[in-house]
Amino acid sequence: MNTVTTLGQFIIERQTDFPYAKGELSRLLRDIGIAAKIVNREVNKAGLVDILGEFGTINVQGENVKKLDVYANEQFIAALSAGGETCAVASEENEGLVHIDSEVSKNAKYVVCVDPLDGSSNIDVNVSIGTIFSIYRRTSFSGKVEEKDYLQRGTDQVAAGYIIYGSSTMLVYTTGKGVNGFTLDPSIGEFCLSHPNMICPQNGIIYSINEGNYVHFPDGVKQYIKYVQVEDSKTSRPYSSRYIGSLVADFHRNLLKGGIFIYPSTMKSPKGKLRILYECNPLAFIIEQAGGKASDGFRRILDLQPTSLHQRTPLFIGSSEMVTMAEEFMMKYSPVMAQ
Ligand code: AHM
Ligand code: MG
Repeated sequence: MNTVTTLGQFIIERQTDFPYAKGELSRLLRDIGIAAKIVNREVNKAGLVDILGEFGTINVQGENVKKLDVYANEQFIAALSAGGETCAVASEENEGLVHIDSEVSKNAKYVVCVDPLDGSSNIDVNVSIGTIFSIYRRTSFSGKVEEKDYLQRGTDQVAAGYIIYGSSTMLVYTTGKGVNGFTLDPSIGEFCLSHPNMICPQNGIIYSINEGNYVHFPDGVKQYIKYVQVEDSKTSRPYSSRYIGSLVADFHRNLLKGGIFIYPSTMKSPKGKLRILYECNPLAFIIEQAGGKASDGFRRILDLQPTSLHQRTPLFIGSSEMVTMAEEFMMKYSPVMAQ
C-alpha cells in the first residue's frame, strides 16, 4: 500500500535536520500551510463570489489592488500572528512592516517576507497565481523589529517557498536541505508529498520573458533572445517561448521541465520589476537548492545586499547552464550594466 506523507508529518520528521531546533520553524511552516489552504479555498471560488475586481486602492508599488490580494494578505498575516513564531511581516501589500505585538509573538525569533498573491493580473481570467514566502532570523535581540532586520542577504534565508494555485495546488519549500513539493489533496484537505527532492534540469528548451518589452531590453537580452531563436539541432534550438505572466507559475514549470525565466531591466523599469525580498530571494534559494541558478544578469541574486523593503532587481533564473549562457550575453553586449 502506498503511504502518504502529509506536509505536517514531513516538517516534523525534518526537524532533526536542525539539531538545536526547538520546533519554532516547524510551527511557522505549519502556519504558512494553514494560510495557504484558506487562500486556496477563496482562490478556487473566486469566480463564484463577488470577490474579484479592483479593490479601489493602489498598493505601494503604484498598482491596482484586487480584492483577493487583500484577502490573501490578511490571511497570511492572521495565520502568522496566531502561530506566534513571527514578530513581523514584510508584505508586498504593505508599505511598512506589519508588527505582531502579541505577548507570544513579540519575542519570536523569525521575520517573514511574503508576496501574498503574485500574478494578480491573472486572477480575473482563471490563470495560475501564487504566494511566495521567505523566512529570516531577526537580527536584533530586543525591542521592535526594524527594517534593518529585513535587509539581509538571500544567503541568510532560513526557509523559503511558494504556493501555486493552479490546475492543482502545490506548496514547494526549502530549508536549505533540498526542495520538496506537496500537492493539496482537496478530499482530505492536506498537502501530501508528491515531488520529493526536486531537481531542476541543467538545461532546457523553454525561455520565458515578456517579449512585448523587446525594444526596451538591454542589448545582452536582445542578443540572447536572437540566440535562442536560431535553428540548431545540436542544442535543440529554437527554444519554445512560454510566458504566463505569473512568476510562480512560470518558475514552477521551468523548475520541473528546465528553462529560463528573465525579467530584465527595461527602459521603463531600469531596476527590473520584481522585488528582491519576497519574489527573487525565495525563488533564488529554491532554484539553487534544486541545482539551478539565479542572477541579476551579472551577480548571484542571493549575494545582493538589499537596502530597502520593496527594492527591485532584474532576474535571470532557472536551469544553471541557461542562466550562465544569458549572463555571458549580458557581459558581452551590456557590459556597462555590470557596474
Ligand atoms: P505582481 O506582484 O503585481 O503580481 O507582479 C509580479 C508579476 C509576476 O508574477 C510576473 O512575472 C510579472 O509581474 C509579469 O509582469 P509583466 O506583465 O510586466 O510581464
Ligand atoms: Mg508579486
